[in-house]
Amino acid sequence: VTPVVSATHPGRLVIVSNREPYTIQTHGNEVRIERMPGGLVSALDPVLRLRDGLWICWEDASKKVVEVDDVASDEDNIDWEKIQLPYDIQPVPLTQEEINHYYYGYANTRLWPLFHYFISQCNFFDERDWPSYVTANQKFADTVVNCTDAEDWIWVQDYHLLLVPELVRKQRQNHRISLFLHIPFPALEVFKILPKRDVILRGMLGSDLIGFHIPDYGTYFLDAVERLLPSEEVKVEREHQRIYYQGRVIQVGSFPISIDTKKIETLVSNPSLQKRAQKLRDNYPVKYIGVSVDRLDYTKGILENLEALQLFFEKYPEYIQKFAFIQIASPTRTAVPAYQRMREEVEQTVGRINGLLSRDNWVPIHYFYRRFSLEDVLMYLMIADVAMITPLRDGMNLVAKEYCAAKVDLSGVLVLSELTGAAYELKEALMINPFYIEEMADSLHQALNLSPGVRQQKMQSLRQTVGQYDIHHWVQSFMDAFTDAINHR
Ligand code: ADQ
Repeated sequence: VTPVVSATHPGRLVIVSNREPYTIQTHGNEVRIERMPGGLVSALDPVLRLRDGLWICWEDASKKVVEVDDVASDEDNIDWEKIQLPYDIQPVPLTQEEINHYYYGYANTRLWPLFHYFISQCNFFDERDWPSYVTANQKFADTVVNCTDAEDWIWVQDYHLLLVPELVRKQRQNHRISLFLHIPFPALEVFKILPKRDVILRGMLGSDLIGFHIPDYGTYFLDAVERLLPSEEVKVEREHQRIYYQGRVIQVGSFPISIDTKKIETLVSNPSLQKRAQKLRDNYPVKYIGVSVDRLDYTKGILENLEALQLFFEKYPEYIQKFAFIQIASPTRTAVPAYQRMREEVEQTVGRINGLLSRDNWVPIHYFYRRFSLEDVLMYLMIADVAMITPLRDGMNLVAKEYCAAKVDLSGVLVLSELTGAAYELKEALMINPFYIEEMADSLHQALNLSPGVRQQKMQSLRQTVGQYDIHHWVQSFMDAFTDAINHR
């Protein structure tokens, strides 16, 4: 792997994200270091391990996220020498009130639903959310200012911290600042709905480089800047995707995030994991298996997929007792009411469908509501003849890529929502519109009936894409563009 910042451009890589990459939990004398779930950490953790870096993240008062040195003094009975975090972590202390209104409030009940086109899920009524978002972003910005210098490469992550670039820039005019948005940037007519939309845009424009997963999101961002900020203040140059603002040039680009493909290939090629996967497969006495792995989020299209499965069995009853579907759902944002409702609805729907269709020792849908280890997720992907990745909207979707990486024997078929960023790259998947239940049911049928030759050809070409454009490629191309943006400013 080539270094992500060349020797001629020294300086640390500084990741700034809401989420901590690790939690440290103490149970008596036992200390557990756990990598946090979610796409962002899965993507960036391997990168920081490979180079000298710093990760600035929230300190959730309810969890233990600490720098080892700080804790050593007050927890004497623990052998902290043995604890090794793979890189430096600098927590930003937030109050519970801030977490409630900045994280659960503005970020997750306004920005998240709106940017995923779930306008009806947006809660625009709690007046405390916006001030908390500003305060939390200011705290992150102050930490960045205190912990970095002009040689560092500051890389702000995601919708929780959209004001940080400008708030750092105000204090440090010459800092190198970039931003990557992990979720879609919505079309103008939807973005327009956001109160404080101009403040959000200006916050983002504090960056030297702003990255999105796919070119469409970048285009929508340029539309928003051009149409919603005063024309005397900004100039958008479409050809090179540049914005001229406050005497600076801001580069916009697309960088489809990916996975650590080699790592996954190594894991799934391990004979002991293959043996375990075979044992797992033997637990399901059916000819075909389908799978989906998602955070239990209303954007992921879990309910729609369940409805499509019911229709599939009604339309193609020959698959009763021959096909079983495994839905792995990981708990997420459980304090937000929409997520609690979603869980209830998913569980009721699974219960209803299983109640209707189950026969003897056959159950159509196997549902797990918990986090699995990466190896366990991979085992389910390995044994699945088809993966149904059906988000109603998704910035990228890493599970689609993980499925391809896990299919070293070229055996599986990927059914993929065209409303994901992944659809932009994984063109050999069977594309579905997740709002069209019948099409999903038919695509599942088609997936199970593809000839072995076509199936293998598709999977080979998908695997080539995820092999070539892996997480290291993502970081390298982002950092190259970041370096260019700094050289040209
Ligand atoms: P997420 O919305 O979290 O990420 P995704 O890209 O699918 O979505 O990543 C989820 C990750 O968590 C995958 O690596 C998956 O294997 C893992 N995971 C999911 N459920 C799990 C479970 N039950 N047990 C264990 N692991 C589980 C956000 C955006 C995406 C974008 C990523 C990265 O919403 O669109 O792809 O960031 O930018």
